[in-house]
Amino acid sequence: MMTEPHPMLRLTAEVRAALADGRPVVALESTIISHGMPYPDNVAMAREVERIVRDGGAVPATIAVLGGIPRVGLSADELETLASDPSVVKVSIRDLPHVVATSGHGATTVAATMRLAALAGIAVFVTGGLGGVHRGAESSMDISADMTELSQTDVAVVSAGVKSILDIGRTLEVLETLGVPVVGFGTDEFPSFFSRSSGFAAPMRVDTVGELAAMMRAKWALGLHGGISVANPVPVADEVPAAELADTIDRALADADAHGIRGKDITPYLLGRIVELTDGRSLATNIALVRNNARLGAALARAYVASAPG
Ligand code: PSU
Ligand code: MN
Repeated sequence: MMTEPHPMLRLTAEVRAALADGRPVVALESTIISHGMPYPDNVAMAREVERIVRDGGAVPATIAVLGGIPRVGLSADELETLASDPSVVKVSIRDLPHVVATSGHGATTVAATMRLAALAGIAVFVTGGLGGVHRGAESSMDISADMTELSQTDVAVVSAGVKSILDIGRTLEVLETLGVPVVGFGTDEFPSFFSRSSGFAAPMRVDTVGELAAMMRAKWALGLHGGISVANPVPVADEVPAAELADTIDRALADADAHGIRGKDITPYLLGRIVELTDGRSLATNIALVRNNARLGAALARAYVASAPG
């Protein structure tokens, strides 16, 4: 049964029709475009990911706030604006009311994209990496709102895991506390974004999109609100082994500290610094893993639609 999308959202005709017909739709986030990669690789990535979702038999819905309006599905020109306009702010859950009230442009994080996707009636969302518990959070208390959003909003989020700019062990602990299933797709080990390994086991594993769709149905039918984190490791050919990046990540963290970078600026700063320090190698891996996630997300959206009861 379809519910009407929320009146404050603007959906493209294509996304609206797909949702109304019960066809597969995949939500895509926009912080990764505006604050996660340099221009023009970011807009090329955004277009390519939409194409991969289409080739996979689903309708892509990139989500952002433009002129204060939460948008679900964007034109090529709008993707260009997000990729290149310096007035686009990073919008997590706490920032949504301000960007809407001030008619601003906002690129939505995993948390804000999840919420808008759920309001639109989209159940599958593809991103690159999740936010989580920052290193040193025991004193800074810096824990991404992606965690709390995963605890309450009914969307399956496909990512390549959590970068080791974060405290991966504590991130997994918080997700357990919040009741969020973290499932390795075809892997026993939780992946760490650039790398297939992290030193931490995936709390559970499935090997097919049918099983993932069944988990979504089971969770929500049981009244267990919240997301499912699908951890999809970067393909072997594209990975940068964790050991090779450890020094780079330590250096980026030290640089952030030296520049006094904190709060919402820390993740974009670290991502940019890692691209610089690796001469773009991390960017190539980042793009490869997003492509891989888009393929899985499209297949999952189809499996989810196919598993609808009755
Ligand atoms: N990790 C990445 N790329 C990203 C982000 C995280 O590898 O682009 C972005 C996502 O939008 C994520 C956000 O939701 O950073 C987390 O930011 P914060 O820690 O401020 O919640
Ligand atoms: Mn933070």
